[in-house]
Amino acid sequence: MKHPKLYYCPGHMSFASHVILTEIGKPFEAITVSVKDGATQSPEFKRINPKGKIPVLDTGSEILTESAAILYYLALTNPECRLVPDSAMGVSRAIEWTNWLSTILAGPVGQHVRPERFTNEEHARPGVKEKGTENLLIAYAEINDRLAGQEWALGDCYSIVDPTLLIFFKWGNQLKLDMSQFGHWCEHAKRMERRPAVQAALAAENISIW
Ligand SMILES: N[C@@H](CCC(=O)N[C@@H](CS)C(=O)NCC(=O)O)C(=O)O
Repeated sequence: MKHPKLYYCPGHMSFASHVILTEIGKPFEAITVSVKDGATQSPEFKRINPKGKIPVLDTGSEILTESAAILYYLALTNPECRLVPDSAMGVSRAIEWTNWLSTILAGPVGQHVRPERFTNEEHARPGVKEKGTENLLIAYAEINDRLAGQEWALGDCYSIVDPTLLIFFKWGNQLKLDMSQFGHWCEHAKRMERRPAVQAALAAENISIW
């Protein structure tokens, strides 16, 4: 059987899939596609994912795109790793999180990082960026509230949601938001950093969350 291939870029959304593949502990191949250098928009990569986005998982028989789809696929094909809960409510809560996080990426994060993708008018870009930051802080405060009194995003059960939260936490620091105001999330990030698979993925991507 062919090993799965993860197309990823260090410090990007693909980090969550990288952590989960590492948690699972089976062989996989990690292929870097640089967002900064525009490799995600290259014709070669667009033959793999016409959307021009990472992560992409080549399962050996199919190409999967979208972080959440990849994460659920990895969890469901490796049930012994218990990376999503068994109960209907547990799964639904996981979907609630991953869906919400993906809208935050497509909305406020995008507006802050790439305002030019939201307006054709150059003079409007600073306003888009500013609104993106404002919305990002609102969303981050909600995430922090949700983590109050919880070890993991889904309570006692570590899941595919947790590494997704960690990459959003890293972006907060990278975008110079004051992440210390989000105390519950800081504790979550520190708990995450103690997991060997997280340490291994951070080392493999040569990134820090701080
Ligand atoms: N909806 C996708 C979005 C993924 C996404 O936005 N990836 C960004 C990096 S964080 C990307 O590949 N950007 C490349 C580009 O826009 O050229 C998902 O959740 O996987």
